[in-house]
Amino acid sequence: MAEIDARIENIIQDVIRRNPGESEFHQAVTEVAETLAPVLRKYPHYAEHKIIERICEPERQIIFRVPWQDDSGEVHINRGFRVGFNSALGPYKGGLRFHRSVNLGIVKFLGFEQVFKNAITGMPIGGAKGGADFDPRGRSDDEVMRFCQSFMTELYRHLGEFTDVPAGDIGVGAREIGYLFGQYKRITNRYESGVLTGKNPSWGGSLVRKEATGYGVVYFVEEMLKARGETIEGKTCVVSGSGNVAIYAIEKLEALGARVVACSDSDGVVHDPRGIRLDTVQRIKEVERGRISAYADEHPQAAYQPAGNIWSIPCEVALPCATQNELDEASARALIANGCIAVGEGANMPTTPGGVRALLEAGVAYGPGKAANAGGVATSALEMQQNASRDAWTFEYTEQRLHEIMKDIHRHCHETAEEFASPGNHVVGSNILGFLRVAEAMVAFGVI
Ligand code: NDP
Ligand code: 2IT
Repeated sequence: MAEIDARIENIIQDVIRRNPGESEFHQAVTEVAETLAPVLRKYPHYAEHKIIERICEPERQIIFRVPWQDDSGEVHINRGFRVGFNSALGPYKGGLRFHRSVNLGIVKFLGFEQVFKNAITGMPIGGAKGGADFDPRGRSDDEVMRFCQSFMTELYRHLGEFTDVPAGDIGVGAREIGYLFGQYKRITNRYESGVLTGKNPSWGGSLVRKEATGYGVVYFVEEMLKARGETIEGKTCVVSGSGNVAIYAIEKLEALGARVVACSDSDGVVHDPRGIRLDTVQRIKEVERGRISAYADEHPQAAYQPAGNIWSIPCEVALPCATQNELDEASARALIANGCIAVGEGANMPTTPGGVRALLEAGVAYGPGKAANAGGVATSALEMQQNASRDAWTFEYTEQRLHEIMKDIHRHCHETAEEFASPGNHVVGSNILGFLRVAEAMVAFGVI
């Protein structure tokens, strides 16, 4: 018993020592490894094969220079990344993030999470992540296009529908995917639809992919509430962020009869007690690419708080849909004190370890990102299926598939948590479920 715990502690310390300064990566590995002792007890051969040690080491890491010129002709140099973390279950799959904070440690934490998330979906996809420290804020369409073209001019040689299939993440949406696909097509002389997902449906994208992460997190929360005899209808909700995931989470919450009273961006929080007007948020953020502060200018009943803490606003359901470590222990305690009963993570690792502990101890239904936000990548896998068969499904059919996948994810996480003596704990359920699926394939493939 103590031997297995010591082994896991050693693995964590080794990761910290061999990846200095990558605090988000350390955090992601620690959070998973800490839950795996019961697995090694039940299946000792995973220890013999050093599966945890191997899973913590990315299969490959690519770092490259991305030079580009702005509209005035000035040259800029950014750093591009692609980490192919694990391909035991399928081609590398995961998003690209364009944000000034991107560095290797961030990409590795995201890639590591993606390995487990993608396994949990049950789809044939490995785990990866990439991006660049490019800041799209304030850049013209032409500048974004030149950046994407330069980025793809290096990355294309590492991609392919059977090798590595990127998609969007923070700062990468349909516009960027279009420019990236155009450059890939031009360089390779191939219309290889399946090389990127999140494409516009008019040229090979899947309907529902745009909505999938946000809708999926709400479906997951619905299942968590159902297990407690509750529904989403009539609940007061708070959703952080106002990007792709947040917008479609708000849309689905409202469709199911909830009231969303607050959302945010990296500058501040808007609180509208009558219910957030999604059409206004979409116009400001998706069309005008503006700031959420503009919402309060249009709706006088709403309050805008620069640098405000969205988690201090009372709610029953909270969905962090912006970025990592945005919900700390103090915020978790504020949510609990205000009567919050469920937290579903649309973002990747938005809750700090102290925050997670507080939520679990208080008995809040907590859906970790690996499970709760898996609807986006699952629908990417549905996009790959449509591309491979040169087919295009209807919105209704694709959404039904997404809904079933999210219900299955919830059920399997729930069952796995029970099997490993942590009933109701979706952290344990999702980590172990993802691990077992990847581990079985890795053992089958031998030492590679
Ligand atoms: P977007 O770029 O569309 O939106 C991101 C939102 O989060 C914006 O409102 C942005 O504010 C805010 N935000 C970003 N960085 C920070 C920061 N450092 N501090 C505060 N706020 C910040 O990205 P997505 O909606 O696609 O992604 C949101 C989260 O969901 C990320 O964690 C991503 O990894 C995760 N995710 C995304 C999936 C997808 O399919 N897109 C799938 C699964 C998870 P501002 O406008 O000011 O920049
Ligand atoms: O974090 C994620 O799951 C994503 N950004 C989506 C990845 C994908 O390949 O659709």
